[in-house]
Amino acid sequence: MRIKCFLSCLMIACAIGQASAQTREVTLKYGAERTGKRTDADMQRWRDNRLGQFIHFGLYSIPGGFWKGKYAGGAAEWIKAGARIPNEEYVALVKEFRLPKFDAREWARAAAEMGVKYSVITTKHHEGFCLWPSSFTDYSVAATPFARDLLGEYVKAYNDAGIDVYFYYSIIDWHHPDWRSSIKSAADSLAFFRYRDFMLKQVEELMTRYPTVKGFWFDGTWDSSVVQHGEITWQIAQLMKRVNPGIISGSRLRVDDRGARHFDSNGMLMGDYEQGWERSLPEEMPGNDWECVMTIPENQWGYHAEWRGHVKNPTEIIEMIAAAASMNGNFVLNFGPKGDGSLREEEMEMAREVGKWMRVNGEAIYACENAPFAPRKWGYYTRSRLTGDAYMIVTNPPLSGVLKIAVPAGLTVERALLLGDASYDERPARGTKNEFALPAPARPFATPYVIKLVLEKKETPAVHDDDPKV
Ligand code: FHN
Repeated sequence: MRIKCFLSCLMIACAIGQASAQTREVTLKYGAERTGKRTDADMQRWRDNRLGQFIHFGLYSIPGGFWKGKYAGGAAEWIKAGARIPNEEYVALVKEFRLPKFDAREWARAAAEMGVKYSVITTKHHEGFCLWPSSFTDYSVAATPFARDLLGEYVKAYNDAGIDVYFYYSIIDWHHPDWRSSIKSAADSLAFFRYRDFMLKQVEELMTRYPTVKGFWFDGTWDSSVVQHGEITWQIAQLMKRVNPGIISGSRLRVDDRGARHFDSNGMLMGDYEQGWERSLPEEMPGNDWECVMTIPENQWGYHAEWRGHVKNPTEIIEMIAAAASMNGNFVLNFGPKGDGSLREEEMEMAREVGKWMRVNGEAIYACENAPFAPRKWGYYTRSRLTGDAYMIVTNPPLSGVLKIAVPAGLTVERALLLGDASYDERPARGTKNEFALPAPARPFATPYVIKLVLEKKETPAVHDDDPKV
């Protein structure tokens, strides 16, 4: 407990430094609603989840990146725009939406096997097609031969598996007659405000129809129509808070009065966490809560039958999960199920491999945060918010076979334990300047491992070496 307090004080001091550096110089009606991080239980749950799943599923999953037999470049979920498919041809996919192999419990089982604590699904992507039978459009599952409430089945299956659900909702809507990417006339403006009303109704419908939804993941807010109307994004945020004050929504939704996105014109985060980390991780720890969304292939979110370019392996993904947790961030891995409703084999394999690792080492990820120790080239430190234990997640074992740790003065590393292997229980050798050295456990190359550090608060002994003063 004392260790926990010691580390917490170090971190709080850093946070206070950051918060006091922020001032509100520009008067805004639609700027940030809060300074500093949310401290409530709903947000803490989001933070503690650390590992999430993204699901991109829609009409685009049926062609799977090929149109009329031809490979379509670009992201599969963009095929309508990328392959310039006329509207009447694209909407015909509605009649092909049969999903003979769809079983939400299978999706949830694979997610649970991977160890994800939350899942974000595209209720409506840019194509405009809705995965629930919305009362406000005919362009939904209700019009398909499948004719079931896919979203409802998903919510139930995931909640039954103990996984929180979040709803992705695209502001871009290539199908809705009133959506505009830019406003060029008074008529465009009227249309776009009608579209605003449609979105408000759909968001409220989603929240009331599926009341266990924990939050929203908005997308497609970069068009000038939205950037010039920050108040619309504010209204959506207000609506959500009215229906459920604990709802969570990232910064991607929000635009301020002056068109600033994510961060308002005073540099303050709008939304509950930084949502700009797409297919990349920050190099330095952001001061806010944040989340990274990642694809397994290059830029493919929806199902593409032919992945081209580099496809990430499980070790790369595990390393990113570790990097995110070590910098107080969440990591969300994308899945693009096939047009028949089944999961693709490569993604199931990824879920199995990551899950195997998480079952042994998850205590170094879930409910973990940054451990304020000097970074080391062998990998990442985390520490448990619940127990105060610190972890070394070793992703680059040194050829020397020696793992070095430097902890803040006043702390001692008493023992080092390898997760999943009780035979490794070391008492690290103390060096000078509060450094400790550990033998690296013998492990297969390319398998990250985790060492739990048992720390004690003890005075650092005086250093008796012959170093000249430099
Ligand atoms: O255009 C979308 C893309 O298709 C995908 O949904 C990603 C997920 O973060 N978001 C947009 C690009 O930023």
